[in-house]
Amino acid sequence: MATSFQSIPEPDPQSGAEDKQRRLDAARHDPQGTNLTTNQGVRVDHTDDSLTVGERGPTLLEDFHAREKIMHFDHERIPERVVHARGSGAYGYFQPYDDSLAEFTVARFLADPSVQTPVFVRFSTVAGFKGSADTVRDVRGFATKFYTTQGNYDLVGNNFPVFFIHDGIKFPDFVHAVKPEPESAIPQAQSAHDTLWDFVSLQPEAQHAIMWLMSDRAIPRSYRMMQGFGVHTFRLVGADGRGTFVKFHWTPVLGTHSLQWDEAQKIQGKDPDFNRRDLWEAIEKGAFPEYELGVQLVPEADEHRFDFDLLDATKIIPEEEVPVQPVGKMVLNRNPDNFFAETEQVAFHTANVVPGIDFTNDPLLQARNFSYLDTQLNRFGSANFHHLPVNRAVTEVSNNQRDGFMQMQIHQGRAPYHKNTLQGGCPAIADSEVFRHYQERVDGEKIRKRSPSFQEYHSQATLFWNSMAGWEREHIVAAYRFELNKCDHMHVREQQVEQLNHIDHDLAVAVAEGVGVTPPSGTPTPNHGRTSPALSQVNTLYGSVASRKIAILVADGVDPVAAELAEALGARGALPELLAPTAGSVRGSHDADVPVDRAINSMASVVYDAVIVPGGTGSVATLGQDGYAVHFVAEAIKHAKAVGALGAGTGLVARAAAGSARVEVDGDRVVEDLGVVSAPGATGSVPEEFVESFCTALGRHRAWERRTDAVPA
Ligand code: HDE
Repeated sequence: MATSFQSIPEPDPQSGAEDKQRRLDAARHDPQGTNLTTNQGVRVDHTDDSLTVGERGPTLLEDFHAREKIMHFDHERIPERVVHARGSGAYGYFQPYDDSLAEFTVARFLADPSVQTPVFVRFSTVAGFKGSADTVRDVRGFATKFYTTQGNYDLVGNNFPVFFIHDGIKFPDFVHAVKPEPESAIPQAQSAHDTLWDFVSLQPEAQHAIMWLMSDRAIPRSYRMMQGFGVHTFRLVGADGRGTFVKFHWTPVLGTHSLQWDEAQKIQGKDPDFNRRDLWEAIEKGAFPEYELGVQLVPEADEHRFDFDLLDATKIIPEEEVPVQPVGKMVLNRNPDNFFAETEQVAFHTANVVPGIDFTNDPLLQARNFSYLDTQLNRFGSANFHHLPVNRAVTEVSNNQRDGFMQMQIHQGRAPYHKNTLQGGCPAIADSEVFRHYQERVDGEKIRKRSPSFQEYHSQATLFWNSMAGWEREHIVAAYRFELNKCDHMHVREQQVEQLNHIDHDLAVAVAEGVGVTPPSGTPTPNHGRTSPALSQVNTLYGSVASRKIAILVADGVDPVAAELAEALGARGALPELLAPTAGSVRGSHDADVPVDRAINSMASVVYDAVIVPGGTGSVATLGQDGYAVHFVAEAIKHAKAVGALGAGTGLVARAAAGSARVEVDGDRVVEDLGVVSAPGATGSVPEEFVESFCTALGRHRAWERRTDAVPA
């Protein structure tokens, strides 16, 4: 996860990211100040009653307004994406730091630091339907459309750097296995069921991506706090036609952070839109998500220098072998105006490439290059989906493609063919800035056979496992156990445990013990012992409290510190909220009203990053009697969150902590232990030391070393 997070240079005003927004203006419709009309622009004076014969009689066919309104309603839905149906999008821009890629690619948006390129990004889950919950255990899509001055470029990636299969022909099988089982349509957006595990335990190539799926990477805290990867090896092409292999990486400025599984499951009920809301609110509040683009470059001459095949999308190039070079930064700074028009109708396509970027023969990528164009026909029912505002290029589009459902352009001229003389030969073939396919010599037999270089399946899963910290391993073992315990067929559990025996014997045994099967009988594959530290979230970025949500629990009689605390934390970029048993305000111990942001029982600790209980004996006594409030604190303790306590609040937090961290309840000291910060003496004002210590704990994201098994929440 190497990053530099430089600042980007002043862009050339002509190349601004606002270009796409200006063009969208033509399609925007603002109902402010308008009158209600039919689709033909005829004003109507009544839209609540149909045209009937008499007050209680039948509706007339001539009620064109009612018929039009209902007809349109009947056709409001389009098919959801067959995968990645659930998603959230935002606009922004990308800009390179410098021209360091200029010698490798003619793609200006990557190599010219004066160019700021507008982007639209859609984040998604994969398996669930459009209305499914956000925080399921799943891969996240990370798809970026760059509206470059050389045409649209789509980088359609995921938050895992590897995929489950290495040939696209298996994709329908894989997706059928992970989707709800066909006879019952159960379970929704879950990998924890027989068919998925039956499939992957019979496809050893899936085991590496499955290891990622069982890790905390599959439950990101936020779309703003996850990495993105192009996954495939692509090719950069320079002015001299030279190719260079490239892997793309997005790294979030806020670090890569995850939820805890118990918490993720609870959020599915408390706030199914958790990640969507987080993205939306962050952008509305001006906390713009930022990601650094990095590249791993491999000269063509080194194609065969690795112990895996560069064309195999189930493999990473370890960062320690080929460092990730920072290239530029993407900032997401604008929410869409309309979810359907923009986030739903955006159409990504891996074959949307621009001069300077080309494909490789990765068989997964080759299949995608067919699928993404094809799937849009199903979603839009027309080949004209590139006319939709969100999909339109900012460059001129001119060709001889004509007609089709929903043609939005009025093509002039009488010669829609090439070559012609009747239109002056236009559209003409340009002699510069054109896309030229990378010239690669290919020859061979026509065969259905995967290269032996793709046929080593487990060593990188072992690399991932070896690179994990103790707590990351605990989470992985717990995830395998959870998932396999949901499988009804014991032989499916056994099949998967046998696979694990090729990754790490101790892992296989630990999982077997938790899922009621006998430990693997076969000879284990010896663990090679190698690690790649960049894979562990221990080595991500920590320290920032920007946009972290903090619940401050108060009731009547609260010490004056509550409001002061909110101000001090807000000044550091965190998002504190005051929660009380009822909404409105509470009466402070200093006899002043303290406004409250939300009622405790309309929220839950799982949607916050941290909880603080200020003192005030009346306030703490009320909260202590409120089972919901006590549970709120205990749950935050359980999920290893930063928890703060001041004055009498230390008593309540000590009770909730149930011995999992030391909480001071007497004296004047500020004490931090395993992410729990207590300041029993702080009643009149908030000690700076408390704020410092609490923010340090919050900036560490979670105190994973806190042992919370005994905490009942
Ligand atoms: Fe996709 N994938 N995919 N995929 N994929 C789609 O395209 C497909 C794969 C990814 O926000 C679909 O427009 C095949 C890898 C993202 O709109 C569809 C194969 C990676 C998105 C499709 C793959 C992805 C999609 C569904 C195996 C990571 C959401 C709707 C050859 C590098 C894009 C659509 C958005 C969406 C097919 C494998 C990422 C059906 C056949 C590998 C982020 O075309």
